[in-house]
Amino acid sequence: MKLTTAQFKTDYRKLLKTLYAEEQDELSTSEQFLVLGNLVRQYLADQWQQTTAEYNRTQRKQVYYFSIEFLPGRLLESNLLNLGILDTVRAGSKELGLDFDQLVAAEPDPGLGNGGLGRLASCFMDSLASMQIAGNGNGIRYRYGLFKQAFINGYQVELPDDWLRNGNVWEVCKESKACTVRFGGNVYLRRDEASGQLVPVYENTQDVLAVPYDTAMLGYHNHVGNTMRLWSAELPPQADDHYYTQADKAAVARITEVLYPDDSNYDGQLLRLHQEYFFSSAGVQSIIRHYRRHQQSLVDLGRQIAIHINDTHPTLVIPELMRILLDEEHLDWSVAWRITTQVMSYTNHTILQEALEKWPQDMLARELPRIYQIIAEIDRRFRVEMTPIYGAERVQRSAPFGDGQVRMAYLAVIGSHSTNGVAKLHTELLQRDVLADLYAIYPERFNNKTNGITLRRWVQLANKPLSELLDQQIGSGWRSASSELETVKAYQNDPAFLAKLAQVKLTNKQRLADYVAATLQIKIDPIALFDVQIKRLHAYKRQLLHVLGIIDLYQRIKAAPDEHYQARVHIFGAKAAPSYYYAKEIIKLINALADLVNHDPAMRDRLKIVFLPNYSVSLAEKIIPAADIGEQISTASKEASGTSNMKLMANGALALATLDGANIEIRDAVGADNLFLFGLTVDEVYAYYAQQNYRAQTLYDQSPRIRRILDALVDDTIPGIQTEGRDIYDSLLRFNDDYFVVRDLESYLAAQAQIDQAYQDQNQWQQRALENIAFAGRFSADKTVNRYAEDIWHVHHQSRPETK
Ligand code: CJB
Repeated sequence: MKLTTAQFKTDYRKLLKTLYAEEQDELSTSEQFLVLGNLVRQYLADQWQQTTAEYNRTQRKQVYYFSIEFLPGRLLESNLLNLGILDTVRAGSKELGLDFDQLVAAEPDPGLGNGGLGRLASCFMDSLASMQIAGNGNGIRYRYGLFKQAFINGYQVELPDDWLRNGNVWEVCKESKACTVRFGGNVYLRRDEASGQLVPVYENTQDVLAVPYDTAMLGYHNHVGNTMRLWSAELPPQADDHYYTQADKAAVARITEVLYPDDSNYDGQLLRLHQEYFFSSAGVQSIIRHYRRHQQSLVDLGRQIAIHINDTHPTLVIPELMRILLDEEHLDWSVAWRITTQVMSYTNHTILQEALEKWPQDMLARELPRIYQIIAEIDRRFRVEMTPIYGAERVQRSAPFGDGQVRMAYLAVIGSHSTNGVAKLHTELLQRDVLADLYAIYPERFNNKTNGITLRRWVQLANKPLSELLDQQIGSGWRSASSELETVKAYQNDPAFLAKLAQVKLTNKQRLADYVAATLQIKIDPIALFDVQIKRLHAYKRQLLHVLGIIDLYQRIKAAPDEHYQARVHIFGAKAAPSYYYAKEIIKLINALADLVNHDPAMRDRLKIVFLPNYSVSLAEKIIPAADIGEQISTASKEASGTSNMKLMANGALALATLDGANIEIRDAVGADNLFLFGLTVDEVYAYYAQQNYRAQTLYDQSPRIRRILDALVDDTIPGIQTEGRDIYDSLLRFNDDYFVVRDLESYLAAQAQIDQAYQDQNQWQQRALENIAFAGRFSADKTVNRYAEDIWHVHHQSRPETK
């Protein structure tokens, strides 16, 4: 959009008066943010309204991305960037005497997700709009987001995230578009006298009103305003003869009260089932209602809409759509089923057994009786159709029902036309292992869609110094066509450019160092190598391996204090699920080690550990541009894809990585010389499983170095971790190290030694960083969503230069 600073200043002053009727300097920073946010809402309104109107007029196929998590990050700057008025507003704010960066920081960061899954959904929202795809988000408006993490005495404590406390400038409540979602009660089918059709009769249900809150998702410089719709649970309007109590209100509000803080872990709690059905049902109802208003025949539904199931949490959209088509639209089962499978597609995000959702059949039957009947019929028909072809055993292994449970991933594959994994290796493992039986039955449904990230947030906004340098060197075309980043390779042997790249990194490191000093009172030297691991705390992600590496360095410096060591700062960001005891012990270990190392004069600034609390999108935006090394060190096969690997790469960090998830594709893009690989391969891990011959204790017995490192957990080297140290030590030796930490330790240490060596030659290091930046465009979410659009959703999009 077009905007002058003069116009902006006039608009700002006018709105400030309307909203607050006060002088500017009376406002707090967060009030100033609200004025600016509301102004940006006004600026984006045209674009948003016109996009919706255009979708209705042209009846373009719509994609609905159902996700129980979204992690959009702050929206002020990204909306301004996408509108094309970031520089104008920044300059105008300055002229108004506002501190623009402070206003940006005053926006609460919506923590409506746990980690990679939710952040991916938000990258996709950004890319859908930027690729001019008619894409809608559908999720839950949690009253409280993921807990805020604090450390007390090194232990994680969880505080509520009251993100809506000051309201949310970006959302619009659409009360008139509310839907009713039914829980519990009894249901039976009765033949309707007049029509002769079977209709369900519900008794004693608990009805919940789902109220939508819409947020605009803007495209980059293209006048597109898509919608993310989040549902909030309320009581239905009160009938004349019935009054609600406070307890009624509280019971309903509980459904959307708080995000489950579990990542990659299935918990099976009733409230979670309610959340899943709540947003699945409300979303599908609103889609069909909207469709019916604009179109005649439901038979075309599959050509007009696509519903995407982001992990299994929204899988109940399948029986819910069947319910509507059967019970409300009175279609035959076979017609309804054809439409449903045509509409639905599913992404799997993990092969971890503990994360695969399975609901007890009796729970589903009790809580969602009609939905249960429909799933039972899906199960019955699947068995009838497939048993003669594939045999009873395979069918039993892969049907929706099994062991008294409903296996949601199986239901998702059976009820949709496409199932994808999120990196090549992950998709292969789905086919070979986790979903092998269903792959045998429906091979044509399986495909890979490697994850991607939006470079608009992760480079343009998060790393302005790099963005400006790239503009100077290769022009600004990369901002809309990320493939153009590859042209920067032409400067690989230009020492002046490499020096500038190094300077950019140093600037970002200084910025992070200032932040660390201000928030944690830890002094770190930007000249040191910044080695970063930022992700959920999970045993399979192996933060422990990283810690053991630091213990080794600490011991080496202690043993030979006069040697030369590459100065290092190890930076962590990680939340642990509140009930994940082991993960919380690792947090305590990291903090205790940090305390020891950071206060030991013998370290002489050669080793520092910084564990930044409350890792979030906003914190990631500060850390990633400052990283020299990004650790991606999961046990091979366990990390489905990873996405921080892509963000770090785009910011010129080199990966220290196992051959897992998308790391493999990153290696293929940048070449093995431009990252540091170590550790077991998937085949080696699987061979250990097959032969059952892994013994961590033997490795400990054989290697004095491993022994010295592990012993530090239990010999009081690190004060304050009596219990934690012992538990972690036991997990490795007594319980034989589920994630091959001990097995990969020496190879990890060797890779770290290579890194120290390589860092000495700064010219060559910058060449490698440049290679990573150059190929980051391959992992742009714009490309990823275009592949979804073409192969899975079959929707038209505006082709851009970078789509191939
Ligand atoms: N993932 O964040 C989650 N939560 C889950 O419950 C399951 C998987 C992550 O999804 C990301 C996006 O696909 C992946 O990059 C990551 O490897 C996976 O752990």
